[in-house]
Amino acid sequence: MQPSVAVIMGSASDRDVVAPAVAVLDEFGVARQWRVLSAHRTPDATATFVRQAEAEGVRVFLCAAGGAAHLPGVVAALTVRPVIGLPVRGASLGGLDSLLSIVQMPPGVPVATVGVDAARNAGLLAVAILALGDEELDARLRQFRARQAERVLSSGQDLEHPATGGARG
Ligand code: RP5
Repeated sequence: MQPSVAVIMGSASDRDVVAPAVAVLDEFGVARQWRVLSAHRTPDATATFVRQAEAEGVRVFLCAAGGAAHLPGVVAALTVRPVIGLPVRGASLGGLDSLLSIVQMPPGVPVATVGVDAARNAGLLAVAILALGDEELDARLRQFRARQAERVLSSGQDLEHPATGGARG
């Protein structure tokens, strides 16, 4: 199946952080591909890939990078498709460097930035974008939210019972 989402990470060292985004896409049955491509280390290959992917029908780019995290912005400069930026927590600055590198784009070239290491949310945002034009996916996303709401509500049910460590006094 032709991929709808291209997941790109700046280094193979980002893989474990990115994996939950890919898992979400798989859970929702969204066709995807994932690649290691670097804005700095492989600029030509990055540009070639993005242009080809857009031409082949990729609808959303999900780009993860850490440190001087320019990958999402560079990809956004190369395509008019929506780009989701996933800041990866680096070794030295706790991910704030990655977050600010990705979120503070110049006017005219937006990147939808999620939280540091928030790969699941990045995947869910990609699903929400695709659901705009896909009724089945829209229904699956609504079911997901309903199940999530049930879990949250039931997780607080024992709070009123002192025997289980709930409300006191
Ligand atoms: C970024 O630099 C990558 O996205 C990664 O998060 C970080 C470190 O890369 P490696 O030195 O581990 O390849 O480009």
